[in-house]
Amino acid sequence: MSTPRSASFTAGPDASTPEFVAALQYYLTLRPRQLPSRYLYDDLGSALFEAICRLPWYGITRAESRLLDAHADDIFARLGLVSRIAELGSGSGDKLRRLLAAHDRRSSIEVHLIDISASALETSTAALASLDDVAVVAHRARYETGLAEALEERSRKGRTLVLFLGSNIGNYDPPGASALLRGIRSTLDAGDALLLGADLIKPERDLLLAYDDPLGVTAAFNRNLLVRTNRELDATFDLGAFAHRAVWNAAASRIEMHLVARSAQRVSVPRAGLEFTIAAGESIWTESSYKYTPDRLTAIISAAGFRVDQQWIDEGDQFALTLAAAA
Ligand code: AVI
Repeated sequence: MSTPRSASFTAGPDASTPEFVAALQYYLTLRPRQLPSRYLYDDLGSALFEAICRLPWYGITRAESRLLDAHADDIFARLGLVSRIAELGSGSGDKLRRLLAAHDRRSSIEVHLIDISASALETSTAALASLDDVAVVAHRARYETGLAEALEERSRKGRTLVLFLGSNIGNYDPPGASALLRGIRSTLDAGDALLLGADLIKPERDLLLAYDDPLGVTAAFNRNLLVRTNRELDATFDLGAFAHRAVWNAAASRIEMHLVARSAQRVSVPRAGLEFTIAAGESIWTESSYKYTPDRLTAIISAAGFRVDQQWIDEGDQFALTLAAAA
């Protein structure tokens, strides 16, 4: 059966400036000061993240690609007829393309890409739109909103599969991760499925190299948050005055990224009405990347109302792909 190829964009917020302003007003005045990691992904930040994924020290993307290539057939065999896939944080679209290579297309499939980055959506839509019998719909939205839009039409033949890959779950704190999984479950019907990719705890040395790479790409990715703030909100962050730092917090099972002030400095963010002094050595905490054990993943997925069907582990890079059905 053949359906026309299609690629369409649903309307999403164009400039997120009021939200960005509100976030800065809140997070930059906390102690320790923070900037939420979702703002790392403007156009340049998204491109830098794509570069990170190719670094020899950052194994997440390669490990997940290996697992998808090796087990995509098995994933579809376990699920039966899948008529809709929704990917949260679709990035370049490469992972979905790998998965779709194993879809038999005896029936057409609708693919929903959900991302806050316009450039990531353009890239992923272009990567998938040329596939036969795949209808692509892009949603420029936060995950919850985009998923609700994607799954609006409920009565359909075949299952819905939600993809949450790339260890994006790691950027949520544990209560946030559990709430997000419960939220995903609440949008699904029994028998629909979730495929979750998550990075596992590994030796500290490997984690630090992955988040503080010798080429300085991750440092640029982190500092770009200040570049973006200077550009969009006329802020006065002195880029050279901030050092990138990655720390493994073993007690919390997370890598933290910080921007540490090399010297005391006055910063103003006029469009957010902020003016403050950062002390020498003070840091702005920009990201947490939680790492899991396979058992912990099974526990949080199950607690959200799924039944874990299979878990595949990449032993080389210590990464897990977990397939679970909405119970
Ligand atoms: C998108 N996310 C899963 C990445 C991570 O590993 O936490 C973002 C990243 N931060 C630094 N390097 C990559």
